Amino acid sequence: MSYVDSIGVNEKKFNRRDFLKAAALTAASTSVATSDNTLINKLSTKEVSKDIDEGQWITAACWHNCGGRCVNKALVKEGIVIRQKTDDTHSDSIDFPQQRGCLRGRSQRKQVFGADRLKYPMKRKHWKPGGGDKNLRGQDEWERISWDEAFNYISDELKKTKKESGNNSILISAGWNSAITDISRTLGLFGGYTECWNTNSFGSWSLTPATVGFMQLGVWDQTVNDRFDLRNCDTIVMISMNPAWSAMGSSTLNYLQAKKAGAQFIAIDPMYNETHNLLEAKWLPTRPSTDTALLLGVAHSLLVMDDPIHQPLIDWDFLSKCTIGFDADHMPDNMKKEDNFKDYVLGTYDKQPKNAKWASDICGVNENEIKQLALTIGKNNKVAILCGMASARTRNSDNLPQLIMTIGAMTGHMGKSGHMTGSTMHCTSGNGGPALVKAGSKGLPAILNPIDDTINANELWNAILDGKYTFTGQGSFASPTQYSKGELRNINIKVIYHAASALLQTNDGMARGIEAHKKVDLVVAHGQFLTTNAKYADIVLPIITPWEQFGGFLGGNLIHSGNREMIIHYSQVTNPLYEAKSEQWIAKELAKKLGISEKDVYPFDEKQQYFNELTTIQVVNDDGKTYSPLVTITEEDIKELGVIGKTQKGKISYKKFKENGVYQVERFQGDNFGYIAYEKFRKNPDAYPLTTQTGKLEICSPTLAQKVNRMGFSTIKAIPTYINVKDGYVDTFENWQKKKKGKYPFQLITPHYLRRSHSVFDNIKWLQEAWKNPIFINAYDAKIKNLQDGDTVLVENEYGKVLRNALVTECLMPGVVALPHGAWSDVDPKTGIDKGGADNTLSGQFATGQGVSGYNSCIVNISKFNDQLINDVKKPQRIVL
Ligand SMILES: Nc1nc2c(c(=O)[nH]1)N[C@H]1C(S)=C(S)[C@@H](COP(=O)(O)OP(=O)(O)OC[C@H]3O[C@@H](n4cnc5c(=O)[nH]c(N)nc54)[C@H](O)[C@@H]3O)O[C@H]1N2
Ligand SMILES: Nc1nc2c(c(=O)[nH]1)N[C@H]1C(S)=C(S)[C@@H](COP(=O)(O)OP(=O)(O)OC[C@H]3O[C@@H](n4cnc5c(=O)[nH]c(N)nc54)[C@H](O)[C@@H]3O)O[C@H]1N2
Ligand code: SF4
Ligand SMILES: [Mo]
Repeated sequence: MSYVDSIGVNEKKFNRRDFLKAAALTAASTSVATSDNTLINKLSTKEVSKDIDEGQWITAACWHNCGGRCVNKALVKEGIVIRQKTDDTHSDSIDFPQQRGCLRGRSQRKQVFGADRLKYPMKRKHWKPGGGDKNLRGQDEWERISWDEAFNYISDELKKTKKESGNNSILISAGWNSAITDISRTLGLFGGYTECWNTNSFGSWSLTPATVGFMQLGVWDQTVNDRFDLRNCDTIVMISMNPAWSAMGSSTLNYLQAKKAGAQFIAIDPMYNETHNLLEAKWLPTRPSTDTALLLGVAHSLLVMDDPIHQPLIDWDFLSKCTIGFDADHMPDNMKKEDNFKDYVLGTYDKQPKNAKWASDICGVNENEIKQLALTIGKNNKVAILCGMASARTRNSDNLPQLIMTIGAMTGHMGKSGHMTGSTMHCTSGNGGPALVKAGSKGLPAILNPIDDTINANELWNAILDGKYTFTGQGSFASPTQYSKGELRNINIKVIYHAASALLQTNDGMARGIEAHKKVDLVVAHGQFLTTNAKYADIVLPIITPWEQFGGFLGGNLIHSGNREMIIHYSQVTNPLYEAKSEQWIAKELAKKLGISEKDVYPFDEKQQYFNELTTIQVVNDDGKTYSPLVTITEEDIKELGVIGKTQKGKISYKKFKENGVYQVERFQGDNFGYIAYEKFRKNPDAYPLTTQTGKLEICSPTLAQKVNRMGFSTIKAIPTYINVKDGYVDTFENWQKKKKGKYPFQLITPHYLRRSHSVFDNIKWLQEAWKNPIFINAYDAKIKNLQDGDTVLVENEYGKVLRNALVTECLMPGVVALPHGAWSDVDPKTGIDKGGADNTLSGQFATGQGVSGYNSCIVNISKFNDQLINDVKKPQRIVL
């Protein structure tokens, strides 16, 4: 350790015991600051160290969108956190593992009590009603204001905007969908707001799978079999997967058990990552955004090498019973026979067979390896074809999930033990099946947004700058009203209200985003730190973290949850710090200023919402089919909580649940909680049809093509075909035929990174020190570009420029560079270069297909930069006021 953030002590001199004291002091210096700023001086180091083994262990929330849900506990003494630990609620075993935290969760006290927490409402010095000096956004000084002043400024500007330009000039910015924030309730009652929507994690898994029968929306955790069945596979193909970095908790353990049971792993990925290394996977280095070409090559190889007697590779019976569109004899009624998949792959009509050689030219995987892959995944082998969604967070990838499904269907790896095909990522990685513990509900009535304007994230910043966008329906990607016929609309955004997420940072086209922020009249941001959203705002409102809330739950549901087997109950660790407030409080106070009754926004308080959620958590019964309430509630509990409710009988008492901080279903081999995806469908497709139009897996889906094409961003066919990807491999060439490289000869990917959960935790010095944030470059490319390990590298393209230090490696294929996702942007106003290395400084703002964010379709150049870059850990924290 060489850095202690908030007390400025050099830890190098410290031993472990001293270090604990320092951590205690760090917490002390901030957690007590509101009530008594001098307390830090009164606490002698000796006094604190004497007491480090005393205090109360409290289950502390780790609420980030990281794909894990782990038990983190904080040892609290007199309101000060002096230690953290992880799950010790039961003894650890492979089949019933503890829910252990990662390095980020364990350093969370550095986040909650960081000296860089936002302490008071703030206003940008040169902001005035109407915008003031707008260009100073991102560089201006900050002034402390009272909550009342903040609400007056915001409500006046909202009223003026509503009157002069209409409610659709107010944008609520949120990562997934604007309608789910607390402020959306207030502004819904105020007459509405413009929404934005984003495909984020899902990429083209947003619309495609649900339409073709591969994965129903809301049940993305049910496309592959459960973790015990992984151990029955002989071969596990991993397409764009890195659970060791991006699916914490026990996901990687699941794959490791499959390896121990004898499975071999094959990695289809531009990077030989930590997961592949651990599982000793065979690597097929694949260029980003070219998976469609590779898999078409596999389909071709399967077709030409299949021999039902001597070399059976294709499961013709499954194809015929369970799919539609594979060949001319199985086409949907409204399609021409020659438009079938098989003839496209063989090149019957277009005279271009999609053979291994053709595929190899595009994807980079050796021709023979493609053929070998086809042999390995043949129908008689026990195979899992698993994929994460990174390969679909690419442009023009709308039919990639359909193609993965097609390969799975051709080889029959669906609906049987030891066979599976599907996506498995984030909290569901390596463990498919319905939740065994289902989250409860706060029971709040929904407040509808009377305005239907909804902007796709890929057009959002341009829409603000250019005044027009493509309307394709209201709501998020999961909403049934999205994906309608594209309609060009005018829009005049005057207010950006950042009410959740880190959109300026995590959406593509950050440079355009910053410009857009400089155009509008008012930017409001809720925040715990001076994040990128807050940095470019005019009014910043400090919010509490879940450590400062009464309590709540994590996991047990679908998105942002833990694995299917558990739910966490977290409790309050500290009183709200400084003047930070809850978002519900902000929503209510703003409502009052806007003349809306707070009771209309929230008919009951946060404690009652907590109770409603607690009592509606459901847990599976021993039969593996039915569910019952999880928690027993007594009259005494109700009285103590001061809520309205009924007693109920569950599997665990309220007190015990709160004390343990977690409920986990105990599992063992052969229990009733196993899961085989598509089992019933495979056995009897007529009795258990899918929810597609034909009831089958649609290898040809006119519905998908129609839905995507009518949006108007770019077009696809009803069957999976190869489409040239904007900002993909082919675009790295000036002349593809002559193979002459262009101005941006490298492809860039942006893997999710251990130092952070997206942008969260990027400000933590411990993590900055443990995990540098380099640009990964292949050794061959480094040599060509005269780059050494550690050199400062300028990474640039038509959208922006970033600086990072080189990490030269053989674990990335040549021609590809990797910039870890989520670093906080740090643009030098003089040069416009981002010294923070934010990934989205380099991504473009444009929509393709179903409105997919194309984070992994990006082309750049790299070159040596002469100035040295200050190491992230040596940069000062962003401490304001
Ligand atoms: N280039 C590139 N971009 C990507 C990706 C990629 O792979 N490459 N991945 C994409 C994916 S998969 C995703 S899911 C998105 C994630 O995009 P975001 O959801 O925007 O990412 P986070 O950094 O998790 O943002 C959470 C923000 O909320 C703040 N916060 C924490 N608690 C609270 C709270 O209680 N209230 C409020 N209002 N704020 C709070 C945090 O400080 C943080 O700023 O990023 C996407 N962006
Ligand atoms: N530590 C940490 N964990 C996280 C997150 C985080 O920010 N930090 N974010 C969470 C969230 S919200 C999500 S959605 C998940 C995402 O988790 P993942 O989908 O696993 O995300 P990535 O790390 O972007 O990509 C995984 C692998 O895909 C490869 N890849 C990239 N592009 C392509 C391509 O075009 N084709 C192929 N075949 N491979 C490709 C990368 O090299 C990488 O090895 O992670 C979750 N977990
Ligand atoms: S994996 Fe996520 S939930 Fe678990 S400790 Fe790490 S940051 Fe927290
Ligand atoms: Mo995500």
